[in-house]
Amino acid sequence: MSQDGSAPTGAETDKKDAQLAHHRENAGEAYLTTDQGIRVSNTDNSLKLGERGPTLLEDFHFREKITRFDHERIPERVVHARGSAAHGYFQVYESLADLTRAKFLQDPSRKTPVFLRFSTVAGSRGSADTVRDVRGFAVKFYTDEGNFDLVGNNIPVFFIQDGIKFPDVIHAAKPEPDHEMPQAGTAHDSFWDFASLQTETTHMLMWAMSDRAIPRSYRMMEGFGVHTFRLVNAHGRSRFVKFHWKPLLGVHSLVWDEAQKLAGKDSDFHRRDLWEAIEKGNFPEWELGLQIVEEEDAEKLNFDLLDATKLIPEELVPVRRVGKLTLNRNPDNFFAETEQVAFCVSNLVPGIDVTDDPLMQARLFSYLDTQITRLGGPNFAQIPINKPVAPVDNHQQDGFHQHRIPTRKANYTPNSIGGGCPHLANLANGGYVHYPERVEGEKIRKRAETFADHFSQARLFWVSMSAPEKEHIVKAFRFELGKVEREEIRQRMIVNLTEVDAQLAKLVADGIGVDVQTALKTVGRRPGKPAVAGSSTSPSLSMENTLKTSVKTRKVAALVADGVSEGELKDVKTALESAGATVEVIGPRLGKLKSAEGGAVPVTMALPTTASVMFDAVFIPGGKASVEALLKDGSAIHFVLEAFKHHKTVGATGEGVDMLRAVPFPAVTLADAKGGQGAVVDQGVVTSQGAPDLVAFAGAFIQALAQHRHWDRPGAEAVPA
Ligand code: HDE
Repeated sequence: MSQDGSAPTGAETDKKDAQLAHHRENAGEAYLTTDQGIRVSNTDNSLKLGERGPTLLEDFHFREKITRFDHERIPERVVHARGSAAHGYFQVYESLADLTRAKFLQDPSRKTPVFLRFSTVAGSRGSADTVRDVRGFAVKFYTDEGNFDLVGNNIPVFFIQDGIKFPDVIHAAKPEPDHEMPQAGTAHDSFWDFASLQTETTHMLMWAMSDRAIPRSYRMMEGFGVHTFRLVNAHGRSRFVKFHWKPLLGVHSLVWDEAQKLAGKDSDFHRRDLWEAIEKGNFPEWELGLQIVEEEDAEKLNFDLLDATKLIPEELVPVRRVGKLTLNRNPDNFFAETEQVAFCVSNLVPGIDVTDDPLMQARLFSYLDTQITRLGGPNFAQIPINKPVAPVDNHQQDGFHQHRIPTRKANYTPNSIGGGCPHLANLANGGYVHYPERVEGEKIRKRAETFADHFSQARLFWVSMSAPEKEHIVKAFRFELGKVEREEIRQRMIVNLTEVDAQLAKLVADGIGVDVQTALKTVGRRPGKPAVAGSSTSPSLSMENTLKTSVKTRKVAALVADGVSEGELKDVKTALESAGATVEVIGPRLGKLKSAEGGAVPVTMALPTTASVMFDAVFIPGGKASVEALLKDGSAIHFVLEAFKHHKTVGATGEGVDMLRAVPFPAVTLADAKGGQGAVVDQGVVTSQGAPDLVAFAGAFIQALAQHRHWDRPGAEAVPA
C-alpha cells in the first residue's frame, strides 16, 4: 500500500490509462452506421430524385454526414494554439513530506500519470514549430487527490508583471489586426511598439531573443513554473517555491537560419521529433527541480518574489532535483487528447498553494473562463483527457454536454434528504484548505515599488551569456527590429537596451540604422533609471554550460550514392547507433544502391525529400564513384555546406574527405590525402583518409556530435548556403 493507504504502490501510472481505455473505440470488423446506429447501405451517392436530379432533404445520412463535418472545428486556444502532447508518469525520488502534504510528492514508489503539452504561443494551430517564440510546458498530474496542473513555459520569467496587461501584450505580439501578418512571429511593429513602451518586458525580451526561443527539440528544453508558488506541509508550514524541469538530454537550440528554413522544409519539426522519439522508445525525461525560499528569507532577496519578470539565480538558491517525469506514450487521437486537454493554474492539490503574484492571480481566473468557450460549456472536466482519476462528486449540474446522470435526490448543501452527501472534507480527510496568509491594505490600482527595477536581471542574463550566445542575441534583435518599419520604435528599443548594456545597444543599433546618441536625444532617457552597473554572472543561465555528454537520439545523415564503401558506412553507422544516435542513409533515390564491394545498400531517405536542417550531423563515407556522383549533385554539396554553416559536426572517411576538399569548404584542417592512422578533428570536422581508422573516426565523431554545435567555427559565416 502507498503511504496514505489508498492505493497499491506503483499502480497509479496505469490509472489514467485504464480510465481512458473505457473511452477508446475501435470496433474492428463492423458495419458503417449513422450516429443513431442505423446501418448505412451507400455512402458514395446522395439520395436524389432521379440519377441526375436534385438531392432530397429526407436523406438523413447525407445531412448528418455533412452537418457533422461542418461542426468539426472548435475555437483554437487564444494563445498556445499550436501544440503537441504525450502521456507519461512522474515519480518523486524521496518523500517531500517535510515540504508539502501533496501525497504524490511523498511516496517514491508511486507513479503519478501525467499528460504534457508543449506549444508555441503566438502562432495559430497550423503554424510552424520552429518560429522564434516562447514554448509552453504544461503538465497535468492525475493524482489521487485530484488534478494538479503546472502550466509553465520554457523561459523562467514573463513579459509583464500584472495579468491585466496580458490582452495588450498578446494583441501586440499576434499578427497585426488589419492584414493578419506576420504569422507566429514577433518581428513586426506592433510587438516592438508595445515592448519598447512597457520596459518591464526587457528581461523576457533578452530570453526571447536568445537561443532559448528556437529549441532543437521539446525534449531538450527546460521548463519553469515561472511564478512563486507555496509548498505547505502537514504542520501548515509554508515555504516559497519555484518549479523547474531539467531535461536529461541537456538544453540545446537550433541556429536561426536553420529554424527559418525548417519552417518550410518541415513545419512539424518539433511535433515529429517528439512523436518519433516516443515511438522508438527513446522516452524523454525531465527532473523536477525546486528552489525553496523560507518565508522569512524572501525579504533578503534584492527583488520581489511576486514579480514574475524576475528569477532566482540558481547560484543563490540551488535547484534541488526531487523527481523524474518520463513521457512514454503518444496520444491515440490528436483532437480528443491534445486539442481538448484543458490546463488550469487553479487546479491545485492540498500542499501546493499560490501567492499574490498579480500575474498569477489573473491566470487563476483566465484558464477556466477561456475553456468554457473553447470547449463548449462548463462540463469539459468530464472529457476523458481532463477527467481526474480521483473521485468527483458535487452539486454542479446541467450545462452543455452533461455526461453524468446524477441520481441524488438532494442537489444542494446542506441537505438532510440525501444524508448530507457529499460530505465536506477537513484537513485530515484531504480537504483543500487555502494557506491562511495574512494580508491587509487599501484597495488600490498601483504597481508595487518593489517591481520597479526592469533592467538588472536583463543585464544579469546578458553578462552571463557566452560570446556566441551574445552574438546570437544581437543578431536576433537586429533581425526583429530590422523588420520594424517605424524608426521611433527602433530608437525606443535601443534606448531601453542602453539600460541593459551599452555594448549590446551599440551592436544592435549598428545593425538597424539607429544612432545611439540620436536615439537617446530623441527619446529622452527614462527618468530615475540610470544604466545598471554590476557584472556578477549566473553561469546556470548560459546554455553553454549544459550537458554535452551524450549523442542519444541525435540524427545523423549519411550521404551516399552508387559505389559507396559499404564497410565504412556500416562500421560508422553501427558505432553511432550503439551510442544511441539514429543514422539515415540518404541516397539520390529510394531503393537500393550498389556498393563498392558489390553489395546492396538500402536507402532510407531520398535526397530530394530531405535537407541538412533536419539532422544534427553529416557523414560522407568513402567510395570513389559515390563521392564523384555526390560532387555532381548541387543539393548534396549544399547539404554538406549548410550543415557546416549551422555549426554541425561534419565527418568523412576515405574518399569522402575528397568531397570536403573539392567543394568550397572553408579553411579547416582535413586528414592527409596520403592517408594515415587515426582521425583529424578541426572545428567539429572529423576526417580519416586513405584506409581510414574507423574506430578512431567513430570515437571522434561521437565526441564531436555530443558537443551539439561547434560555435567556434570562424568559416561558418562565409558559407553562402
Ligand atoms: Fe497562459 N493562457 N496566460 N501563460 N498559458 C493560456 O488558456 C493567461 C502565462 C501557458 O497547452 C490560455 O486554455 C493569462 C504565463 C501555457 O493548453 C489562457 C496570462 C505562462 C498555455 C491563458 C498568462 C503561461 C497557456 C489560452 C497572464 C507560463 C497552454 C488557452 C496573466 C507560466 C496550455 C487556455 C495548453 C494558455 C491566459 C500568462 C503558460 C487564455 C491571462 C506567465 C503553457 O487562459
